[in-house]
Amino acid sequence: MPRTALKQFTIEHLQIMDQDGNVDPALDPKIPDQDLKELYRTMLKARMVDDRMYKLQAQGRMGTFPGVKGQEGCLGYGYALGKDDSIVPAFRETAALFYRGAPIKNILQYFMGMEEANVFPPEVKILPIPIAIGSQTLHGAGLAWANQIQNKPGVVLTFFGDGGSSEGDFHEACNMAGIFKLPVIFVCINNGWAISVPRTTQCASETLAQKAVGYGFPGIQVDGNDFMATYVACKEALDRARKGEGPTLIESVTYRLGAHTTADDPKRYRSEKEVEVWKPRDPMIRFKAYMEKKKLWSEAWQTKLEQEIAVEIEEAVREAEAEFQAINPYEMFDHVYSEMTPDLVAQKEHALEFAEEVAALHH
Ligand SMILES: Cc1ncc(C[n+]2csc(CCOP(=O)(O)OP(=O)(O)O)c2C)c(N)n1
Repeated sequence: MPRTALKQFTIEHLQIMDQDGNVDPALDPKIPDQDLKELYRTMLKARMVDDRMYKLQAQGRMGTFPGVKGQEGCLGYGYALGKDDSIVPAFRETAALFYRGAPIKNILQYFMGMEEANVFPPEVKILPIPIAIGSQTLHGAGLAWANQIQNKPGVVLTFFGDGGSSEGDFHEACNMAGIFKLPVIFVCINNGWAISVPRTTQCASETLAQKAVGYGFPGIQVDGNDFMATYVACKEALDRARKGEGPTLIESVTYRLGAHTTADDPKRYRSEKEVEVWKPRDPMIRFKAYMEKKKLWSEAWQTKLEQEIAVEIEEAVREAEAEFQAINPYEMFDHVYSEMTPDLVAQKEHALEFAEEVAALHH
């Protein structure tokens, strides 16, 4: 009996724009100039919001949050989606969320600690940002299943990290999605690190994209710092999902340029040399080089954008902080379950008593 090869597979890597902003003419998605300008503006906005949040955090006006810098290439996923499609996010994809219309205010307030800001306006179709790693992949598959059962047109895109791909939730979600050919796109933002755990010790397979093969659907790896590659890969996955051909896994290779969160010091576990390699691959630098070549970028335009966005951000900060003053922190006990358990009632009472004691000490 000869041994036979039952199955062979290949995993593609897609890059359309190189590090210097040159585009492969055969793969060029020919994005209209007006859209390019809007996309550039959105990427800049994501970076500027990130920067502003760091400053607010240093001043004690913002809680701990995960920085976005270097990962704005995920913008292409937001651009590819249609109005019926939904995003079930992780916590580091503001560029895609802003493109879909997420208000800056929601992002600010969520990381200030206002849980209610995690409910986005219904028309933008973005589910709450989770903190439990990988959980959202199940929510994404579940929502796609609901759409399928109800014959609704929307495709669901769910983001998660390389760390998230080690969670059981991700594998369960892929399994169900493969069986039922769910209209869901799994986008793994592989930024090299899960806090201090590098990709190399996260998983032994050569690519994360190939995980899809085990669940019976296609996987592709893209240069996650090339917004054109993320857009094109997503468009192809959307077409498959809309035709009833089921899910796709996209591994989006990028790099977390900053710390995991404002509470983390990456110098304790990764070398400066590694970061230096990634700095010139920054999606923002590449996009700018491309825009310059197309004569769509000028110093004056950049200054105008920065001024406009700064005004937008300051307005959002003002509104976010004004509403934050009005919140009642003890409400956090009220919404854990639909009805409060006796334990929660006791905890809330205890917290209120403690606050009174502290207030008395200060009088
Ligand atoms: C279920 C669960 N386990 C552990 C954590 C603690 N935690 C927060 S972020 C993180 C790493 C996530 O890495 P990755 O999925 O690669 O996303 P990244 O933060 O790099 O964007 C961990 C382990 C958590 N939030 N949830």
